[in-house]
Amino acid sequence: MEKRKAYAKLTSHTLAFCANYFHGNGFTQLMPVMLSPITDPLGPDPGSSVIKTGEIEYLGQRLSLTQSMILHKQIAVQSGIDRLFILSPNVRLEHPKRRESGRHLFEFSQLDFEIAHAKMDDVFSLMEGLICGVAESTRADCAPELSRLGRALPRFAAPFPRHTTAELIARYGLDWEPAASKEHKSPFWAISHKREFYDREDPESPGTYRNYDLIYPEGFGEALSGGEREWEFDRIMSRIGRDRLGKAQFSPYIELAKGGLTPSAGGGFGIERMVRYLSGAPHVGDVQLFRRVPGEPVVV
Ligand code: ASN
Repeated sequence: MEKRKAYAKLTSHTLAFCANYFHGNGFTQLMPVMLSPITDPLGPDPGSSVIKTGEIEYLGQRLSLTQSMILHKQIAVQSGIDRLFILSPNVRLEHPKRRESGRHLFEFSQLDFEIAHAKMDDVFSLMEGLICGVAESTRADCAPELSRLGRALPRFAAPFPRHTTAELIARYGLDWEPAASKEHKSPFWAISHKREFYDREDPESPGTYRNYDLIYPEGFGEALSGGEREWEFDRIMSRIGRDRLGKAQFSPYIELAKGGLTPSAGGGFGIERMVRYLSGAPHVGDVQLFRRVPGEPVVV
């Protein structure tokens, strides 16, 4: 079997498993949008190296290429769709240096989900069920592919360890992720990061955030990022101000948020990164049939 056929089968299996899992847990699947006047600003986040947002001009309107569906997810929740997920193509024009991380792509697909009135713990148990389930089902259904790729997928169990980012920095230094990921035998949660305006700052403890990353073990690094969301208008506006983002850039979102948004929590995880972890691929680009690695020319 050719390696690329093994990666394609693993990708297909992962997509089917994830979609079934979310359907089975009462989620409504929405269609993605790829062009919009508003998109995720992706910052401030020490993890982001996006050099510019992709844009096109169409009939006099400037439209951004989707960097994530976060703002649309919140708008969908606000419109009464309580549990939703979207398989969403994202374009993030990362710095070419990011090729060396092994886990960055400038075009990838994210499974983005959002749950009305949910808290961090709801997302933790949902995701732990998904990760344990997809690993087990990949071992059972894709044994020839795993063996072709020389991958022995280790076993682990929920609940996953939880650490605050401050604890991780104290133990591994500012660039904690590679070392912490290598040292762990199980996926784990990294909690509380100062990042995009839409992630909720704990009102009882300013400077701590009700957000999280899920990190794969064995050095595979970040799997998911997400959080509880800011939903009160004043807080949203002060966070947009804090990040010095142009208000005009988010005007339809701000307009909708005037009466307050529906509180929610959610997250998004890259399908290619999940397949890379399951298959043990050296680089996330290896799992793509049409490779999209920052700093590499696009062949087809
Ligand atoms: N999808 C992520 C979330 O729900 C955001 C992101 O991809 N930057 O928080």
